[in-house]
Amino acid sequence: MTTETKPRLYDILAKAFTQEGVRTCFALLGDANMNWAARLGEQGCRMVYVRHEHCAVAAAMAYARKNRDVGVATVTCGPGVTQLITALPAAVRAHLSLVVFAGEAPLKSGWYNQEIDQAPLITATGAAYHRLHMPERMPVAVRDAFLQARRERRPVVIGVPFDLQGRPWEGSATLPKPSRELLPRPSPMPPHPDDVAGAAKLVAGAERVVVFAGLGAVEAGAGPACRALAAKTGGLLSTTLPARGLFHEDPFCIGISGSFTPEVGLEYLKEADLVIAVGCSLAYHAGGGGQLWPKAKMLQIDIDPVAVSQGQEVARHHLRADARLGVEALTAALPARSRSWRNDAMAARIRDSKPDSHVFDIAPGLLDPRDAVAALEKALPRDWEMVNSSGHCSWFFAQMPSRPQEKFLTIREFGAIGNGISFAMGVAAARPDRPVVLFDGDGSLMMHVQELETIKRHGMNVLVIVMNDGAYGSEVHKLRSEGMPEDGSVFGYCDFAGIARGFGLAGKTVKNLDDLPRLVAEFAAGGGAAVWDFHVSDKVVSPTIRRAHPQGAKK
Ligand SMILES: Cc1ncc(C[n+]2csc(CCOP(=O)(O)OP(=O)(O)O)c2C)c(N)n1
Ligand SMILES: [Mg+2]
Repeated sequence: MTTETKPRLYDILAKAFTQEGVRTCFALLGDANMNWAARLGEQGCRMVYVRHEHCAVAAAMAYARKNRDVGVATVTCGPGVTQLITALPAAVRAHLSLVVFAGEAPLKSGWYNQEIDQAPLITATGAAYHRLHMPERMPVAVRDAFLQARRERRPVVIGVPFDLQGRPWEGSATLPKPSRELLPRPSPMPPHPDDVAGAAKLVAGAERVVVFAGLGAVEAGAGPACRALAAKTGGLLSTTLPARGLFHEDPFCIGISGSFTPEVGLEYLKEADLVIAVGCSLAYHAGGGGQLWPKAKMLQIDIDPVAVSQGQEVARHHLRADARLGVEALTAALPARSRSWRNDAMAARIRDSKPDSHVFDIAPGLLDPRDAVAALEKALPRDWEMVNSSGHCSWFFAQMPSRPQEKFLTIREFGAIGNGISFAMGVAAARPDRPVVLFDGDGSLMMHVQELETIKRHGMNVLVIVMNDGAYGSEVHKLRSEGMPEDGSVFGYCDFAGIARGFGLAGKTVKNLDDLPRLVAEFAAGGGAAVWDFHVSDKVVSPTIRRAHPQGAKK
């Protein structure tokens, strides 16, 4: 074989990704990744070409969460890599497995304008960085990156100098076994009988139990077991924000416990004397820093139980086990009880109460965001995928009790706005067979509004619902409560319907909520993508902000 006919390293690197089972890659090209990306596409991988590198990684995050697999993205060296510094910490904190193929500046040059020391930038985010500078080892190094991403559940960025990528491949045609085949496959961890006996004693002595589930419970398939435990204890059910909807069909589910707790949940949590946290890391916001259940002891059921989390002492009682096996064993060990906290009146209250009943003055022509969410909850089909973004409005969108967990994605551990549109693209790529509805704020959508073009170009079936209060709601409510000037937080109602049309999407300003059933039916029939702009009042303050800023709530 002459040098010209030999495969290049970028061919082999692309093959190594294909060998890893990569079928979707979110990409933005430059000199240092375009040959590799072109080859990966040729090998049958669907390439989603986005308009900002941040969005490539953010979309890969949602794809990874949705498919419980490794999300893959690619960026060029230097300025391509520096764009990732907000998405990567978000992926690290959400424990998402990603592999990012990044170019690196050529090694042969003494100077290159896009050169920057990429490793410390990436490792500062909590992601791993692998320099691939040894051609012979590259296929194995790609396999190892996937192994690490899967095992540690975090992003791994691999940097390959682009002059090396262009070299002829001198190595073997056989690629290493993919990471998936090498990973240990341990069976779910059963609990120790002594731990079960201790936990059963604690639970038997409690009067008002809340079974509180996180994503660990979702992943372990522990939903039905948690419901059975709550039923046997006569207690209630609740979830973290990302696990919301796990108990959507249970009449004794009081919704999210944390910053997004509905009114009725706040009331019952105050009375709880035992919270059984199942498969959740007890992050600060879960349980409102412990303030939501002041009387409760905490029993944690988890494969990796903790006493202190994010600066707080969280649980004194622990049962180490797989979420499902631990809950099942505990339920089996409990004696039947005759007394119960739950009753029919309670179920009726949970069903009939509004998430928030505070009354606000709303100017004519503007909507109450809570009414908009209630109308959307009614009008949107049950099998559509939902994505909640960030900002003040995400409190309202989280209150859609009929939506099951597997159809409602929330990733917000880093607290960044601007990710919603990328998450919607990631879900659309993972679930191309059904519409995806994004709930976003005007400020957040504006931050990466260019991706409307990606959605259009790739023919994604995405409906963007903008809760447009003409402001950075989170900021304006806090500034108002402190009597500070609102400059920088109020922008006015920009015309998202017009912006959508500019990108070739359908656009509507929704003024009358009674139109929703018709609009939804039209969207379902027509497919494609659209932006619906809901002009809402900036006077409606979420309960979380009212609690944190009680002065502002009175104004
Ligand atoms: C990347 C980033 N920049 C700034 C912030 C601070 N911030 C938090 S919420 C918010 C406003 C979001 O506005 P919008 O999307 O309109 O939602 P709203 O709060 O108005 O409902 C801002 C600027 C942030 N969280 N992340
Ligand atoms: Mg806003």
